[in-house]
Amino acid sequence: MAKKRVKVGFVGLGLMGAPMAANVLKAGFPLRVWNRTADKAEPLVAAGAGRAATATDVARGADFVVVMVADDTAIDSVLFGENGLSRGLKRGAVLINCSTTSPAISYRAATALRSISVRYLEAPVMRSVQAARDGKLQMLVGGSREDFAKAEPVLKAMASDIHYIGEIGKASTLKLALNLVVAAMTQTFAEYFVMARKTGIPFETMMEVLKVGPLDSQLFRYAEQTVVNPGGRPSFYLKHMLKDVNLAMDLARQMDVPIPLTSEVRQMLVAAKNLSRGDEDFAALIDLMAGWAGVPMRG
Ligand code: NA7
Repeated sequence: MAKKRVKVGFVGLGLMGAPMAANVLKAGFPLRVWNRTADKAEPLVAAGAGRAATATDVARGADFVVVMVADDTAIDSVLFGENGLSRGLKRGAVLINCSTTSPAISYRAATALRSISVRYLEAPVMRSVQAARDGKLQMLVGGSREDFAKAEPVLKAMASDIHYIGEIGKASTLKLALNLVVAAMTQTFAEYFVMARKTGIPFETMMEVLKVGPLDSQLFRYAEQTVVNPGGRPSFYLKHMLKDVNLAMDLARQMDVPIPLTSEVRQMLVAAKNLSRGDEDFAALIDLMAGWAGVPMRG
């Protein structure tokens, strides 16, 4: 693929979208960007991206448009709202939705876009902001194999581990299921932490035991960092974790699948959000549990 001839658009320059778009630009694709809050586009424009006035404007002439927005409502709005992408996308363009959204919105978007001869891929990502900066995201792709093959050079600018999962809906479902594991593991880490803390076991000891034993994981090391270095910039907002758990629970209800542990973890996420912690990292669950247990986070 001669990258200079392949035009890419990017919509949604939040915590994840901005570094992903920067990597598309670095990979040599001519890029145009749009974000609802316009000033978030500044660093990308300074780095050489074109500024679009609207999402429709991003879509005009683009071969691929990557979207990385918050949720189903945001996807609906940037695709089909006034000044939305669907008004500007050309025939044969591929829309790549990297947001974590429901399989239902993927079916709806794919069907509506097909009627204007535009292709749709869902491509939600795992890992967080640092991996997005490094172009080392893990990506789950749903859609036709042919569209996947076409989009692969663009996807490779953002992700180092790309899995083709199957037809539309499957990648979104798998991503939501993975986030259930992330949410539950974070909650179990918090419970381990408060039990050990209440007993007066030093944090270093509890981490050493956890890391040397069979339970070591990148996720627990991430949780460790949030205890050791509190107050850092969020990598994944707690409000988005709650959004994913809610989507997974809706899906589980539709599929008649019991996910009892997830409904327990949801209670904690709801409580945290109502305590105005939605814009913190999801690891705020640990701090919340410490408060409930009457133990200090540090010391
Ligand atoms: P952020 O940092 O919360 O960014 C969300 C982005 O979505 C940001 O660009 C928002 O624009 C945009 N957004 C949200 N709602 C809308 C609507 N209604 N219309 C247009 N644009 C909107 O999230 P992350 O980057 O961490 O995560 C993105 C996705 O990946 C999400 O699904 C996660 O679960 C995983 P804003 O800047 O607020 O104007």
